[in-house]
Amino acid sequence: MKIDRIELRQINLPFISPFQTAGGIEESSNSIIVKVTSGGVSGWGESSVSRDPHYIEETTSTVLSIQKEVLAPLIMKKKITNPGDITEILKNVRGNRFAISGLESAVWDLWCKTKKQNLSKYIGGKKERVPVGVSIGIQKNERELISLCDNYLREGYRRIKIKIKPGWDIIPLKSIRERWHDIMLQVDGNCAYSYKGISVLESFDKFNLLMIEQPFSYDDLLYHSVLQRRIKTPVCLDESIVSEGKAAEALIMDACRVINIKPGRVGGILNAVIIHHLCRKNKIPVWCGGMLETGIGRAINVCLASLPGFTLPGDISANSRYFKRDIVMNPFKLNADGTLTVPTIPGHGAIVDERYLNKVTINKIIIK
Ligand code: OSB
Ligand code: MG
Repeated sequence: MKIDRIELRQINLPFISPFQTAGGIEESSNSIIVKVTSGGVSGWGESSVSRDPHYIEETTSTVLSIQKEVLAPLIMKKKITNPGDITEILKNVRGNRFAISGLESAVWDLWCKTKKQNLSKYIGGKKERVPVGVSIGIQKNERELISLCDNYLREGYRRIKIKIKPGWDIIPLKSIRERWHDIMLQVDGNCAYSYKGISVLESFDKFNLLMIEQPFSYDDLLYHSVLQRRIKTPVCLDESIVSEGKAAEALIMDACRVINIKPGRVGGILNAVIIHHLCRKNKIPVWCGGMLETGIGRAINVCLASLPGFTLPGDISANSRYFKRDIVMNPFKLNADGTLTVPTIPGHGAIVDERYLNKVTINKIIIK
């Protein structure tokens, strides 16, 4: 198979409500949507980056430029015998993992469609439905937070994650736990804590959390390991785990007892599957994180989460939690048991609504 055409699109798709983390606020999806074509068949991928480098170093504009100038020319017209070849072809590219993942996942979709294989089945997915939760951004006050939790729990989400930062942690946790003693609850610090503030995190055991996600800096494994030794609650790493090597290092250091896997952060589906295998071998539970993806990245996440080691609910809510209208024809709906149904059609399963995609596209680059 040879890729004969690559289409890169910058989109602007407004969220239902702005999403605030310790790093910043996001009002709309600024993902790069990738379409690759070979012999009349197309595959779709997504680089789910943000406009600003608050979660990782990459941004919408760096992704677009690296894909156009560096990655697409390396991939075009190369003979591809399986999607893993993309990771091999791009192995000398440093960093830029979200940029790589958009192209890599599009090639996986194309390849699976060509072979009439479903992505979940092809990578070894075992589940027909995957348990999911909801991630709630930083709110103005506890009243708004409680009302959002209430709505999501009524909709059927069984696990709540809240974003925290110094000054917005004990108060929201107390107010949630006063109202719901035993819901599955976890927190995400998005690197906002300094090791000097470790004592507040040490006090979280009393809230009976599923995990504390990435409280310290993305380049800090040491203090995550110090924290993990001092608390019972599992530490989960997100930003720090950018490769299989980093995951192995974190496990040796006991820097976490849970890992959040996102295809974008680790440079694509293949690396995500490899990290899953490593964690499973080491009996470390994993779950699929989210980057507020459109329906394309969301379908990829659901397929990934069908692997057997994804035993914890993912940050993969139904499309309607993010967008009034998504760029796919077949949005996921939340099942009554708090799960999403894994697609079974060839590829990752998202059927792109190209007319609506055209409407929300603000920049398009075609490489032939
Ligand atoms: O840290 O998990 C994160 C969103 C954007 C960037 C980083 C993160 C998140 C989320 C939202 O927590 C997860 C989602 O619902 O997609
Ligand atoms: Mg996170």
